[in-house]
Amino acid sequence: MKMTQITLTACAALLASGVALAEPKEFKKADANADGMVDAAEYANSGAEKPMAELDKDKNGSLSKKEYDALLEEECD
Ligand SMILES: [Ca+2]
Ligand SMILES: [Ca+2]
Repeated sequence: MKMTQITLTACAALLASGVALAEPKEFKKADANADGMVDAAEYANSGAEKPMAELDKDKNGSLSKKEYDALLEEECD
């Protein structure tokens, strides 16, 4: 059995259940002060488990929507 099939099945089940299991918030909700960037404090409240540094590609200490969205896209692919 291929790993990708297992992952997709688990993902589909998760989506079907509608339950957010430590699922990161979408960018607009994570960006609490709506300045267009998710900073470290906002990221800490986003529900994401991945280290912020892995997403902060330009290393400026905050996440743009593009950087943050990489987190969401990784959830189910
Ligand atoms: Ca912000
Ligand atoms: Ca950044």
